[in-house]
Amino acid sequence: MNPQRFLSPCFLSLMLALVFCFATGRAVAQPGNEPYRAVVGVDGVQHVNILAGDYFFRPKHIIVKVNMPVMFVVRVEPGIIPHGFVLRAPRANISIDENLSRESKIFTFTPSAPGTYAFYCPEKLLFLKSHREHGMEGILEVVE
Ligand SMILES: [Cu+2]
Repeated sequence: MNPQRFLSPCFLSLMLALVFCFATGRAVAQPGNEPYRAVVGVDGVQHVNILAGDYFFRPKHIIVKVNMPVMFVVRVEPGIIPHGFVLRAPRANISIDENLSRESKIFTFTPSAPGTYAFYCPEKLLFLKSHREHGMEGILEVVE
């Protein structure tokens, strides 16, 4: 039997399975893109847990109330690619620019102005696309 005739349908179905998994993974990942409204704890702080990885932040759309303390706890998925977290919104009195590490990083701030502010990973390797261009960005929406 010609191995080519046996291998190619196998190879094709494997490729199809991979494409299918990729497509379904994408579809399943979509609900994570829904806006996340921060929960106010008994301490009066708006707590938000953020997961970072190659190349995403989850949740990627966060809604918080203005003039109320916010605490971001940013955790990174295990991996070898370094990531960072930048959120610069001088108008709202927010300035964060830190590397992320294995341990969770905690960022606290009190947004002083409503608006929509971008956060992102600033990492970029040589001539490759930046992590932000790969989709590693999100939105902080500060509301009244
Ligand atoms: Cu990154």
